[in-house]
Amino acid sequence: MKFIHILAVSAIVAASGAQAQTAPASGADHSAHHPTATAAAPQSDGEVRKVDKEQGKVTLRHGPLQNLDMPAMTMVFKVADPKMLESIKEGDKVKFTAEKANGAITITAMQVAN
Ligand SMILES: [Cu+2]
Repeated sequence: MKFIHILAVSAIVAASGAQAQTAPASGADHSAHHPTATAAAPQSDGEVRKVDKEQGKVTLRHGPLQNLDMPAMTMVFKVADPKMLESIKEGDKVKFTAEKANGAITITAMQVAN
C-alpha cells in the first residue's frame, strides 16, 4: 500500500517535471497573437520552387522540420501573410519558420538567405 503511494507520488513529480520542460509552449500562445514572432519555432532552410501569390501559397523544397517532425521534402505551404511572397521568387534560397496553425502548416516567417 505504502509502495503504491510512493509510486503515485513519483509519477506526479515526473509529470510536473515534464510540464516544466515544455513550459515554453506558453510562448506558442503568445506567438499566436504575433504571427511574425519566430521565438517559438526554429528556422528551417528551403528553396523556392513555385510562388502562388493569388492563393497565398509557396512550394518549397525544405530540409527537415524538427518542430513539425517532418523529413526533408518538396511541398506546398500556406503563408501567414501573402506579402511574404512579394520578396521571393523561384530558385531563391530561404530561411523560414513553419508552424501548425488550425491544422494547416503555415509559414509564419520567411526571408531570402543570401
Ligand atoms: Cu514537408
